[in-house]
Amino acid sequence: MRTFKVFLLVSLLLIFAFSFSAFAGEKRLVLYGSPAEKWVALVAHEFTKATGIPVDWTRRSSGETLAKIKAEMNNPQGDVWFGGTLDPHYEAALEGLLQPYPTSPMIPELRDWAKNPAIAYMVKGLYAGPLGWGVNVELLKSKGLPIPKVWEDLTKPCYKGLIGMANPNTSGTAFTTLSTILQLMGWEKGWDYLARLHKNIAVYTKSGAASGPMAGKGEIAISIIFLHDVVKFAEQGYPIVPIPPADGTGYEIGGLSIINWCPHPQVAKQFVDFVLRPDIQALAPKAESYQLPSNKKAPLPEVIRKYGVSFDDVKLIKYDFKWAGEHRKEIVDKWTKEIYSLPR
Ligand code: S7P
Repeated sequence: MRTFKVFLLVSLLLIFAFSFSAFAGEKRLVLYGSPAEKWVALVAHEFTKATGIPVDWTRRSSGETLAKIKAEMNNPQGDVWFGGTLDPHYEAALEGLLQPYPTSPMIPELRDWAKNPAIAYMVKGLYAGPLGWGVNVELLKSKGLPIPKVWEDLTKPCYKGLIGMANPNTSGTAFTTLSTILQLMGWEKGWDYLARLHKNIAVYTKSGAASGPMAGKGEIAISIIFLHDVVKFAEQGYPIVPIPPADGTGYEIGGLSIINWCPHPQVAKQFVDFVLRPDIQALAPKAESYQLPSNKKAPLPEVIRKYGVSFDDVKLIKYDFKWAGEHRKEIVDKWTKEIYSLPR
């Protein structure tokens, strides 16, 4: 009888310990971040400070994160995908990899471009920013070269070996570049342009913003990146200037999504609502992230106006995110097969 009682007690203790650990397991968040590491770290820290819930975070480029979520489809490991360009979030939504969250109380506070009802509010917009160039004007001057004005200029032979951009297989910035060109010039002329641009590219980096500092150091003269990233590097002291293409450019919306069948769905919703708050979005400049925040009450960082690259200053194309999301894979595959393989 005594043995039975001990057995019962041990079993109850084990059940209690197991339930406690399962509960404790629910109270954490696995965060996949795609913007600059500093910002991902900051929001993770703020969330833990406010809620006591620990966050395991990692940073990968947008295309890499999409590949990871696809690879984990049958056993999801991540809860929230924070930031990174919208197109791959869109592709993930179309493939059923994301969880709808139409009841978020933050939706009414968002700017219209951040709501995305067409994909059942699966992807919220977190921020937005235009694409452009970071130009080392002094280096160009020293070579007797003019500052490029329109996209076509980048294909001139005088810029050969002086331009850097990222690889669209990993980078959302680079995919935004391909998609911008195809939407601006049309399918045929766009592909012809991308082949000619390729001849002038000195380096394809893995991450979108990586060619900015390279231009700053004079390894190249022109980096094709988001203009808010150029502002960041200029503020850090790199001698680069943000130049918006005069014939029009695309832009990104930074996505925010909950991964379908994620391990901590309640905490994931809590985190999404947290980072959409205006006071949390207003912290981004502390992490040198100068995008336009999606909450209507969060201001545009002053520094963006100082450099003259706000949405009011830049000529934008009517970037079609639905088209870009639907054709992302086809475009990246075609670029890899037909352009990347060409000699430079
Ligand atoms: O650095 C900020 C930022 O440009 O990075 C995000 C995006 O993931 C670009 O990185 P990849 O090109 O490496 O994917 C942007 O959403 C964000 O503005």
